[in-house]
Amino acid sequence: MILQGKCALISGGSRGIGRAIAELYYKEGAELFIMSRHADQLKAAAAEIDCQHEGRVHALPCDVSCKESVDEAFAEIKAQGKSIDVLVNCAGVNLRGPLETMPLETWQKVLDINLTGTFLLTQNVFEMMKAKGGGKIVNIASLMSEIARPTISAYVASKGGVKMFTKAIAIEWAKYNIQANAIIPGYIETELNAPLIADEKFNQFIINRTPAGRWGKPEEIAATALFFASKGADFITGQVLAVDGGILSSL
Ligand code: GCO
Repeated sequence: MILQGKCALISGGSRGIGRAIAELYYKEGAELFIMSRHADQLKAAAAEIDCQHEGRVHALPCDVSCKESVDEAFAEIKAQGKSIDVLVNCAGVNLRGPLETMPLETWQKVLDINLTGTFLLTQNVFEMMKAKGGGKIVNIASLMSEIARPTISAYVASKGGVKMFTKAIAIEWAKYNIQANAIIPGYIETELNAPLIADEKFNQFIINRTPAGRWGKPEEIAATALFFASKGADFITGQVLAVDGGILSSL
């Protein structure tokens, strides 16, 4: 199995894309820490993912936007004698609204979770990965790392930052054999996008705008996250791969 003996930390791992990545990494033999702010939902998700009841999935409640919460989470990982080989930064929120009336709190919350959260988790895995002679960082970026649409300015800014931060990690830590890459999901059937799917006009717009003619599935992102976490990607770093049904390649 591709991730046998590896320990992965997946933020946002209880639902959506992060949950699909957790399930695939589990199937490939990894031990997992899954993170989210909601302890009950997280505990239930960990038990569901650990379907072979091997105690290989640990629920680690954490608010990635809060340094103290992240420090506490890593203290717990160390207290369990574990060390992270693969970090997947998937935790993300999208709070929508017109730019001209967007409250500063909304802007701050989106940037703090999507971008600063990625920074805090990434900084915390460095010593673990350096000590083990290397590691993998997989960041979930977005179509909005490359293009924008109205009413999601904070999210666009945060995901543009995630893309470029991935390259910054890659060039600084390549000498430690730590690879960092990003995935750009297209429009994927997740809770985050539930309001969009329910909006028939927007739903049809996405189907028409996507050359593949459909929304993507979380599992289709997970497959790429598995590749980036594998030995086969040891010489790939600082890359951004769109799994978007062709959207970014089409007018
Ligand atoms: C939106 C959506 C998008 C997608 C995704 C695309 O409001 O347009 O939430 O941002 O979720 O990020 O890659």
